Amino acid sequence: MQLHRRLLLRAGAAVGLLAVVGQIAVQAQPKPRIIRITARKFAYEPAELTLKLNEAVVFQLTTLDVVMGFSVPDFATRATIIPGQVTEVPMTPTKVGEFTFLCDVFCGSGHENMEGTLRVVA
Ligand SMILES: [Cu+2]
Repeated sequence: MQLHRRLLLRAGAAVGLLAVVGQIAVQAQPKPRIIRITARKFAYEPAELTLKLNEAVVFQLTTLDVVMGFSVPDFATRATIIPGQVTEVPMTPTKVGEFTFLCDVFCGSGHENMEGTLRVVA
């Protein structure tokens, strides 16, 4: 009986410790960096982005004129940007290098050249 109680106490302490460790892990998770990008015919501002490897970010996308796309094919990330709305897209770059982001919603003559550079550094 005594042994049983001691085991229960030990189990309770272990659960408590796990809860504390879990909380620390949650708190250690940094908030994603917000990166605002404005699209208009036929460019993004900024057109060059630099991210850190494995850094979680959220792109906040707006368009000044018509419906636009925002696509980063190398990271399987895309969104449609609607006038008057802020579109949020999370992304965490998992490889280093220079990549292209581009508009994948036809927005007029000039659409083909609407792109920017995403640099991911270690
Ligand atoms: Cu376009």
